[in-house]
Amino acid sequence: MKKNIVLALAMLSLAFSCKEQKDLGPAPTSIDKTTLSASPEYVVRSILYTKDNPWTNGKPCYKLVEKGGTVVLRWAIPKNCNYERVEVTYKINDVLVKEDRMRAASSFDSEYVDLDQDKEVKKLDKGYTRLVIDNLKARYGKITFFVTPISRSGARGETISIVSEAKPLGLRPELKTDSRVREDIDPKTELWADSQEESEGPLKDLVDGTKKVVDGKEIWTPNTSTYFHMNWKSPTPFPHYIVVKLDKPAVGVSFDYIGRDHGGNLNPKTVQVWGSTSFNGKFEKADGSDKFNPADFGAKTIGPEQVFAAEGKLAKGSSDLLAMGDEQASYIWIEFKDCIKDGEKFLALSNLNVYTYEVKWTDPEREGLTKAQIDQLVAKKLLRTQAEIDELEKKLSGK
Ligand SMILES: [Ca+2]
Repeated sequence: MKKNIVLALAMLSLAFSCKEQKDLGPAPTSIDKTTLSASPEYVVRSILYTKDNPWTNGKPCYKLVEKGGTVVLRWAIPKNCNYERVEVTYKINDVLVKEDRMRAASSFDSEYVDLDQDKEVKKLDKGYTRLVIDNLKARYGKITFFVTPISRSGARGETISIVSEAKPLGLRPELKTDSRVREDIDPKTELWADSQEESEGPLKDLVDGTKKVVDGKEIWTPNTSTYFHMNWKSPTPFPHYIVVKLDKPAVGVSFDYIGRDHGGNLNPKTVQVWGSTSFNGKFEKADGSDKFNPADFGAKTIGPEQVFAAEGKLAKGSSDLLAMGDEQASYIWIEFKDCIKDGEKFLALSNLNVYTYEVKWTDPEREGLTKAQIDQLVAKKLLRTQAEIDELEKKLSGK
């Protein structure tokens, strides 16, 4: 009797759930499990300039590299797809992080980044949905991702799953603010400007101060009686660029300047710093472009825009300490977007210093872990060994 009641209740609840299902309209189209794949996300990086990998034809080279901490799920959008979205759920069961997570994807074709003739391009992944799952760590190990289509009215379709794991995150730089070194800039081989006035203000006068070392400490005395002047006879509009080659690749940089000993107010206002691994000394426009753009030459912005307000003779400005991501720059591009004097097309500066900073590389995968936890995870091959970190650090520091 009791058994019968239980059975009756079970049937009743089944009937209810069937009824609820029916109220939610037709079941969402199923996703074909054989089309579901998982891989790391790929990002475009410019290749470091090396002897083995010379920069050819004045253009940098790019490659696709795996991005740590990510898994990209990809599946074919079914024929006659009627679902509104796809829900992906997964569980993180780590020594520090234990949580259920959910991501949603649409039912539209996705885009992805690829290389086409060494250029970064967006391509359409026709007929496929891609979902980037980030905020992962390699030490989370294997993760099962459950993929469920959901209809507009909330009906849940057939759940399929795939197991994958994230690649380790790259080492993260921490700048040592007390390690500032002023770059000794050789104006003949390490300094360029896109706009040079022919009749006055040669570029070399930007870095013609004198250096003295007292008690092991460098004292730089700028020569403010000489100056660099951008082209004023036949000027082109801002932005204008000064490029400096660093003595060795760096992650952290800053700069300071002194304006000209002149009341013309030809002082910088808005400045964006860029970094690149290579530069051919020419401010060429990319094929088909009407404007010079550092990004076309593999340069990336370093830090936010710097805005200066100093006016008048010998105006001074210092940038913040600016840091690239986990990449290094060999060339620093100082992009001057405008001038304190409204409507002007050029600047004049009596001195420019560029500084670089040492970094300490840390492994974000190890963050917050005790020594015992680290040892345990290393033994399980879920964390890098110290030797692997040392090896990476050597590479990143260009040693
Ligand atoms: Ca000078």
